[in-house]
Amino acid sequence: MSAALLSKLKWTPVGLFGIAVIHYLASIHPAYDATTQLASKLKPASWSPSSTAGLELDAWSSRVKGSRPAANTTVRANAAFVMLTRNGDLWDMLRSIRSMEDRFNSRYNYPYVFLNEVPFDDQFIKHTTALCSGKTYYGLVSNDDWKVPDSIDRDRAAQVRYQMQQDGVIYGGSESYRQMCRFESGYFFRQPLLDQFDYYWRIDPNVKFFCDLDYDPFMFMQQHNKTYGFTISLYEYKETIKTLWDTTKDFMKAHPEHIARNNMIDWLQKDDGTYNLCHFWSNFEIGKLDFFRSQAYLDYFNYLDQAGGFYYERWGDAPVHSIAVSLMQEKNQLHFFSDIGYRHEPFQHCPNGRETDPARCDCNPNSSDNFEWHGYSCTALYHKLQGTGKTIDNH
Ligand SMILES: Nc1nc2c(ncn2[C@@H]2O[C@H](COP(=O)(O)OP(=O)(O)OP(=O)(O)O)[C@@H](O)[C@H]2O)c(=O)[nH]1
Ligand SMILES: [Mg+2]
Repeated sequence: MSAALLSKLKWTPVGLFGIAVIHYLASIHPAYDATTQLASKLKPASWSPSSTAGLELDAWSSRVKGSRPAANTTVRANAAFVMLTRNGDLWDMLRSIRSMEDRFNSRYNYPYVFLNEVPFDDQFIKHTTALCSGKTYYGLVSNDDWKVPDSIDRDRAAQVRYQMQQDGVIYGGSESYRQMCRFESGYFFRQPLLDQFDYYWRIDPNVKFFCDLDYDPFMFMQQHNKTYGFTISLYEYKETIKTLWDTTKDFMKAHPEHIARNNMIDWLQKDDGTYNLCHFWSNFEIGKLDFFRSQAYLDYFNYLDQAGGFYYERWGDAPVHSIAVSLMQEKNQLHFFSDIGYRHEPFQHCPNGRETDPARCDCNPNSSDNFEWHGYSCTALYHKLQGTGKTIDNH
């Protein structure tokens, strides 16, 4: 029925009867009452960054989630999903959450932490709370953690943005993208709402998880003493990180105490000592928060921040995280989640059936969309250095 026809019918006796029937049917559904009363439950928005920087909708959560099947009773890690996002990303976020819930979290009910530099609006809170099976927390990032630091020369930064835009560098002209990258590099793990957690799993808007997960990746991280897990690795755009590696080498000289003995520097460095541009794609990452809170990581972030490359170039959080864990952790503390099928446009990883029952995935492992064995992936080199025995021919 077209919208115009519907609006004509609406106030006829037939239309009124139809609306009454729809309301009656909805009112006998258990979720109806909770939904109609939601607005009044969304009131106490205490958006002060100095408080716990967020609000919980416990009452609402327990009512809508009450009808869901009980979670299994196995032990949980102290962990949460983390999503830095904007109100305008709501529908793309819901797509990611739906996928995560269907494939994993509806059985585990891990909580979600949403972060934003402006308050989340009621619509965002309502829809995300309804879809997440775990508790939801909404944090307001303080201006101190988000703003461009005073030490940055604004004119120089603006000139760089202009030039990168002219050169067609992706997000090269964007200041907010740089703020996001700096925040993800140095501040997400310091948000008060994350203090209570040991592990995080980052989720971006509009991503897809292809496979049912029959185990808990957070518990895997904990039980195997892993610091950082990934699914896709690739080469960074050179124009965005021109001096990142040289700055990192200076840091290594200044802080040799932070460099792990059995690290993965060979995954980063070419024979001539330059950066090979390899990094883990950080829109998916499962990480140990204590590593990012450590003095070693904070020293590294501060060193980079003082060099100004988040603004004078366009350093991404992906190479920053990747370099940090590859240099400052033992190589067996990294983990390739080969059994987690995942897509963030325009690349994906689809398990090939050896890691997981193919019936549990809705991706084609032989599709050319699969990035892992492309020339632009760094995962083959990762396997070689980790000694996993996997190669481009036998994976
Ligand atoms: N609150 C907030 N979140 C942002 C902002 N910019 C980006 N994000 C979030 O940061 C994450 C990364 O941003 P994306 O735009 O997905 O960056 P990307 O993954 O490099 O690029 P595409 O996904 O290809 O656009 C996403 O979760 C975004 O929702 C911002 O200005 N404010
Ligand atoms: Mg993204």
